[in-house]
Formats: sequence, C-alpha cells, structure tokens
Amino acid sequence: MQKIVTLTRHIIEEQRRHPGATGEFTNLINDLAFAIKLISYNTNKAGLLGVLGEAGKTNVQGENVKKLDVFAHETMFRALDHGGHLCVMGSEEEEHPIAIPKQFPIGKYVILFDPLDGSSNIDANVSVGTIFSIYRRVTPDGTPGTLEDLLQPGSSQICAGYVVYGSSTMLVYTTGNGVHGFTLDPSYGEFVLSHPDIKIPSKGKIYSVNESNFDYWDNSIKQYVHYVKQIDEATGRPMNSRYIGSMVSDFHRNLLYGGIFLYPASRRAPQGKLRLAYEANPMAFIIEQAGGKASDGAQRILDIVPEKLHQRTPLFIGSREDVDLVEKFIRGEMP
Ligand code: AHM
Ligand code: MG
Repeated sequence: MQKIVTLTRHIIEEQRRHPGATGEFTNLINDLAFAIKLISYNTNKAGLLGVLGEAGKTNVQGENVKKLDVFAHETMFRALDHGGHLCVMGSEEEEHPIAIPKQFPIGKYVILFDPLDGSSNIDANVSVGTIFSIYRRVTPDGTPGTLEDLLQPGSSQICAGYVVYGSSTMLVYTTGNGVHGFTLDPSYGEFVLSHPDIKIPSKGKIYSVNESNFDYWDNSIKQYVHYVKQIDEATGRPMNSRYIGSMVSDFHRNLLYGGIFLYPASRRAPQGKLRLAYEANPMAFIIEQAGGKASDGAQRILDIVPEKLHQRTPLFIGSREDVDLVEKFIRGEMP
C-alpha cells in the first residue's frame, strides 16, 4: 500500500526531533487544520450559501469587510480558543489582541493570522487564502498573553504557513525544517503531503506587482520595474508579469515557479500596504526556508522588531537573486 503522509503524521514526526515535545504543538496544528477545513468548505460554497458581498462593516484598516472574512475570523478564533495551547491571538480583522476566554486554560503559544487574505477577490471566484504565524510566548506562563507576546520579530516564529483555497485547497507550512505542502483530499477530509521540501529557484521568470501604483513609486522602483521588462536574453528578460491581487496565490505560484512579488512603499501607501505580522513575517519565514529571500528593501523582514500590531511594511519577496537585484536598485547601485 502506498504510504500516505497526512499533516498530522508529518507534524508528529517533526515533533519527534524535539526532545521534550509534549504534543501540545501537534494539538494546536490539529485545531488549526480543523478551522481551515471549515473555511475551505465555506469558501467553496460561498456563492451557494449566500455569504457573498459586504458584511456592512469596515475592518481596522478602514477597508470593507466581506462576509466570508468575518466567518473565517470567527472560525479561527472558535477553533483555537479552548484547546489550552494559546495565551493570546492576533487577527488582521481585529484591532486589539484577542484574549483566551476566561473559562479555558492558558497555554504557551501565540498565534497571529490573516483569516482570509485577498478578500476583495471573493466575489469573482478568485483564489483567496489564510496565513498564520506561531510564536512561543515571552510573558510568564499561566498568565494571559499580552501585546508583548504578539510583537515579536519574525525571526522568533516557530511555525508559519498559509492555505490557498484554489482549484484545490493546499496548506504550506514550515517549522524551520524546510517547507512542505499538503493538498486537502475532499473525499476523506485529510491534508496529504503532496509537495515535500519545496525549494524556490534562485532566479525566477515572474514578477508580480500592482503596476497601477507606478506613478506613486520612488524612482528606484520605477527603474527596477522598467528594467525587468527590457529585452535582454542573457539576463532572462523580459520577465513575465503575473498579478492576481491575492497575496497567497501570487506567492504560492512564485514559490513553485520562481520569481519575485513586490509591494513597495509609495506616495499612496508610505509604509507599503501589507502587514508585517499577518502577511510579511509568515511568508518571509517560508521563503527563507525554501531558499529564497524577503526584504523591506533595506533589511531582512524577519529582523524587523514590530512596534504596532497592525504595522505595515514594504515587501520584496521571492527568488534570492531577484530580491538581491531590487535591493541594489533601491540602494542606487544600478545604473
Ligand atoms: P487583504 O488582507 O485585505 O485581503 O489585503 C491584502 C491583499 C493581498 O492579498 C494582495 O497582495 C494585496 O492586498 C493586493 O493589493 P492591491 O489591490 O493594492 O494590489
Ligand atoms: Mg491580508
């Protein structure tokens, strides 16, 4: 019989490498996987269930919230609140740290998540995703977690992952031992290992950026984007433009094929658009584990010490050589 490696089995085998592992982390991932299955099921059924459209609220970033965002946020919270593994949560959809309800035990881990990334795409049936990031707490055990637990640099992550709700649902994660992709088999509801040890090519063919921001960018970014479109066979140009506008999907494609995703700062969004804790850090951990690179243009994303929960950052992420090159443009080292 062919060996099928489920997500649970994979996590258990990974945890065996850590002497003293209690199984708590494995249980946390199992709770998370349950939430993801529920979100996946409802994302697939979004049109049928009549959950499309605006929920009539705005989130902390002042953006419109779609109904499925609210559902995904609540599902994550409710699947994770009672297990006794977490001391605090942070969600892109919630302005403040989310406490563990008083009736439940408090654990040693911290989770941050973007419950439904790319939500402006839902109504058009374009792939969306969930992104998560797990840390060990830094405040004393047994007490409720605080903002301090949530404001750790990305380099302290112990696990990060994302889910693409696409033509199939895929979960990609790392615990610092490579990047592994699992596909949800809808017939028996398990995530099965389909993409072991993913590595991103050191140089890619694809660039992904919202070029409608061109006039708002610094000259260095304009020059870089102009450069990648010029014809020069020796350096593999022009690169190919691909932009879905759903970060998880853009990132996932570039991870598999090679390339760069950029969301620079601009006059319109002086700190960039994407959030450090919910989007940049988890993707940065994954890309580094896959052999790629993530930068804010000047420094490694994972080295940034966050000051605010919903802090934004410029982001350049993908194949190492491609990110190196855009940094050179930013430093003014390219003609
Ligand atoms: P969201 O978390 O509110 O969905 O916003 C993040 C999304 C990313 O998925 C995507 O990369 C980006 O916003 C697209 O932004 P833009 O429409 O400005 O190109
Ligand atoms: Mg998002």
